[in-house]
Amino acid sequence: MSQVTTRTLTEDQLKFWRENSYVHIPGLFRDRANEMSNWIDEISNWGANMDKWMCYYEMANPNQLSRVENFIPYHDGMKEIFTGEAIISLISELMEEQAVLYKERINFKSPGGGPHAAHQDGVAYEQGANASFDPNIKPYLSILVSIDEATEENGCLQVVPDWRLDNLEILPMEAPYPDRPIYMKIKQSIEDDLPWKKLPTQPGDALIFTERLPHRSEPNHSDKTRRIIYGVYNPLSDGDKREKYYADKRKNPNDARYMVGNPHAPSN
Ligand SMILES: O=C(O)CCC(=O)C(=O)O
Repeated sequence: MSQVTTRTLTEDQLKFWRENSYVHIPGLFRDRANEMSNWIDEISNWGANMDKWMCYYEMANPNQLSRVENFIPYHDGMKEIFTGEAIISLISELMEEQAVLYKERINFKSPGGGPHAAHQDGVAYEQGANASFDPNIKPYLSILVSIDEATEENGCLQVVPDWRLDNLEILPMEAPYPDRPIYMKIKQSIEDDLPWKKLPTQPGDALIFTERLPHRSEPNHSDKTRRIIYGVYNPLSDGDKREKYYADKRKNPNDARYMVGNPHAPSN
């Protein structure tokens, strides 16, 4: 296992991480937020092409872009940021071993754009069939980079506080839409009892969280689009799984594991 020596977080941030499974790093990308915003404008004009980058649209509005995935291979600037030394060393520090980019997405939440139902990302990755996460498996980590201000009004991320790193619980799921049985979320009765915490972010802020942390977001009730980029990283000791992930997803885009918590439909 590779050793990671870079230390960029304070003791307080690391303590918070252990006790909550997320850490907010305000302004981490403040100097690059404008540039990334322009890049997102470029990417959103590429048009749908499921063989390369992958576009998804709002379930309630098939013309409204909801998400673009797998854009790193086609955009040098984004590649430099999301696979560059700064982000990899930060994620590796929290993972306690060398991390590698697994996948990435831009979530566009346009005015009226739908919620992301309550879920734990890890259910969709490796361990969906289990009743609890395997303590021997290192959780994948996501970094959220806020490009626009994310607010209570436009549907910022919400998490369950005090979810310790060693909390292995997988919360019971249900399929809320009888006509779309592959869309899964945390059971409503369980969700309603959880103490959700809203995490507003400013352009350039980063939030890192583990695949085990329950999270959700509400619809965008504002009149502006709210854009967030997510990079998801896995331990390199598990291998570089990116190519296989996207190949599988292209082959079977409607597999239930791609629909956990998602409000979007595949482009074609
Ligand atoms: O961007 C959001 O509002 C939440 C996204 C989310 O939960 C996800 O993509 O898994």
